[in-house]
Amino acid sequence: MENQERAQKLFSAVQPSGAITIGNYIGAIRNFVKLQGEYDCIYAVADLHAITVRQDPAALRRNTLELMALFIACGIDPEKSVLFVQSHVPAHCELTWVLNTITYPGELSRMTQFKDKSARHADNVNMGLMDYPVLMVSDILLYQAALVPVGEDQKQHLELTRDLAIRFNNRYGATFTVPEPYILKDSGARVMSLADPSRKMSKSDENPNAFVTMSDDKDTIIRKFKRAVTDSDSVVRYAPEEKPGISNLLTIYHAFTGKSLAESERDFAGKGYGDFKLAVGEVVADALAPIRAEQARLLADKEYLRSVMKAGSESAARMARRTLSKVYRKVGFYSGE
Ligand code: AQP
Repeated sequence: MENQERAQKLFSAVQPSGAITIGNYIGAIRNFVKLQGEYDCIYAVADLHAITVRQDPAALRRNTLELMALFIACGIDPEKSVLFVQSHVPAHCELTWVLNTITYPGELSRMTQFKDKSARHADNVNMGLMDYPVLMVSDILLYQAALVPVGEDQKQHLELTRDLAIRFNNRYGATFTVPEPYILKDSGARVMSLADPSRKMSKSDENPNAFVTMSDDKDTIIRKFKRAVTDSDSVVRYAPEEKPGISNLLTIYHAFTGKSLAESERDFAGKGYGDFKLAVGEVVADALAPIRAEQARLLADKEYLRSVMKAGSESAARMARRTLSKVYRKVGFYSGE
């Protein structure tokens, strides 16, 4: 127990904003599993973040439960890690309000994700979308996380987290741990769209052929890889600038087989793109089959999933409350106790 308390805290989350893709799995979830032995891990289903983009309420509810089951099916052990649904812990919104008062609009309007999502959802550029990074800062600072495993795309938000933690600490005295990003150097850190390899694979892409989800069946997976956009050459070679489509498929193959990129290239020397795409599809489908089966088994046991969510939110709320009480005291809120 004492050792556990001394272990560094690590926080990360995934939004239930659609069916989870192999990009989310390679870039985030499978690393969450590996990090469990080394750190005190806290993982959330980020539903508060998800509504910054319009969600169908029934789909959001379903995606939340499915993501919870997927986390466990992939190997996140609720006995080892704290696993919870973000909206079950009100402190996330409460800390966001306080941090909003030390954040400047210019810091948020220049965020790349805000600019990208505003362009993609021009009919719904809402305050939540702009404030998304401050909510993310709160997620991290509430748990005094020292490390945050994120993809390259989230690096800018991590910078803001550090800036706000330092700003608050300077103004009110030492309160927050200033976290470090934990970006995995593996080439699998960024999986690209199958329809447009210049863009990252995203679960909210309107084109379902752009991504492979963790719940796609074998036929669907193979069909999607068959359609993947490549080039007019015929050599399977890793060259991200010149051959982004083929390089992305090699990255995926490497991530699921554990073979190096050079070895992966050798596997397909002298073979055409058709054979290569089929092999990638098969490797992915075979790796996902047991996860999909376990997720389905868990989804049939709602009682168990509810008990995991309840225990997780209670642990998270306890930790979060400790930080929030400190923050409230520091900013001068009169204690109601
Ligand atoms: N294509 C990707 N390759 C590698 N990692 C990725 N991640 C997302 N896409 C890729 C990582 O997955 C984690 C969870 O992401 P998120 O759900 O919080 O939000 P996101 O990054 O915005 O993911 P999506 O799939 O693109 O969702 P939508 O379409 O809803 O915006 C993060 O650690 C992220 O780096």
